[in-house]
Amino acid sequence: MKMDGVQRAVLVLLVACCVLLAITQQASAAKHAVGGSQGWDESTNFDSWTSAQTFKVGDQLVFKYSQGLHSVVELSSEAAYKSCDIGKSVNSLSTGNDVVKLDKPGTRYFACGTTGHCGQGMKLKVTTVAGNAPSTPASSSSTPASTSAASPHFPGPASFVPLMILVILCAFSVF
Ligand SMILES: [Cu+2]
Repeated sequence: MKMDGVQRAVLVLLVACCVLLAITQQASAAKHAVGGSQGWDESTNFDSWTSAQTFKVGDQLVFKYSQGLHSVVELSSEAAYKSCDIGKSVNSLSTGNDVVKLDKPGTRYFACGTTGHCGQGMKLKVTTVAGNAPSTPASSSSTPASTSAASPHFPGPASFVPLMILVILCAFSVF
C-alpha cells in the first residue's frame, strides 16, 4: 500500500495520541466510592470491597451515606480499628458525601461514628501503595515499596514497553 507524506504524518500523530492517552489514564488518580453501589452502610461488606480495589497515592475515597444516620471517623491505629475505639479519632466527617485523599503510602482506618455501627462491621481498612507499584494488592503486603518511589504519580517503566513496541511496529508498517 502506497501512502503519501500527509497520510504518514496523520497516522504517526494518531499513534502518538493513543500513547499519550494511555499514559495519562494510567497516571491519573482514581475515585473509590466506598462500598461500591451499596455505599457507606452497615449492610456493606467492606473487607470484600477493599480486596477488589487497588488504592494508589493520589486516589480519593468517597464516602456516600445519609447525613445524620452515619458519619466517617478516621482512627489512629489498627488497635482502635479492631476494638472500634471511636474515641481515638484523628479526623471526623459528616456531610454524607465525604472525600478523603490518600496522599501517601500506608494503612488508614475508618469507622462509622454512630453508636454500634462499627461493631456491626461498618469499618474500613485501606492500604495505599505508591502510584507506580504493581496493581496486585495481594503481593504488596509482603514486599515493601521499592526505591522508585521518587515519582509516585508516574507509571513504571514496565508500562511503557508494550507502548514502545506498538509505536515501533506502527512506524515500520508506515515507512
Ligand atoms: Cu453508621
